[in-house]
Amino acid sequence: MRFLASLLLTVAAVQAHYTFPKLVVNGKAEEKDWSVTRMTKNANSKQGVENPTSADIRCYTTQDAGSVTEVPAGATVHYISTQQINHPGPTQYYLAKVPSGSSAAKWDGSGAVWFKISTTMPFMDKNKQMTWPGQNDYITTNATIPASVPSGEYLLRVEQIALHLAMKSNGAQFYLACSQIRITGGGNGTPGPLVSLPGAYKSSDPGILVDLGKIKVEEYKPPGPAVWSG
Ligand SMILES: [Cu+2]
Repeated sequence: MRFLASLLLTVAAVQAHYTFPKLVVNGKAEEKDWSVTRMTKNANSKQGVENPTSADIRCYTTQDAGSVTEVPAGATVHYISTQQINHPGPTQYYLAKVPSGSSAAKWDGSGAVWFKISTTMPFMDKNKQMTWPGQNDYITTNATIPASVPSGEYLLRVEQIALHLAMKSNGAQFYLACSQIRITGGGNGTPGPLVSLPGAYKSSDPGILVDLGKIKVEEYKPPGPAVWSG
């Protein structure tokens, strides 16, 4: 009985976390988990990244994925989550263009190359809890690939920042994944601002070190650069 109780506790703890193994483009999901999305280090443990200045904040991965998938500019994308995304916090998407001479299947995403294409803002639910769009869903919120983004190979990065323990330093948990994509039918936009990961976030950023019980919804500021929507 004691064994069962501790087993149940372990299961409950694991269920509180999640990974994003499948990219969905215009309603069509990646065929197998981790085929264009790079398998993250927490594929089994489901533990989030807690130090936003660590190398893991970029893609949280040790290996590349097998394939690159085509994504039309203007497409709607989201990820399928392994568990319910039950923790409050923003969902953000970034893109980084693969430099010429490299490929999305190989490139590590280093340098000031990342721009943000989407974020989500909180609201108060009927129980006066700060809540984000898509909270408690089994998919991440939708983002749009800007229509004017130049065509070519990119890394697409999603993150959901769990803020339930963010009142202490490095208490926020970053759930994230990177996918290998080829954008087609793009435009002549100049995406920016460009930031590096790690580099864009500090542990003390007000969107990362924050007590959700002590701020108003309109005071919450998601970390990182402004959104580039093309
Ligand atoms: Cu959790």
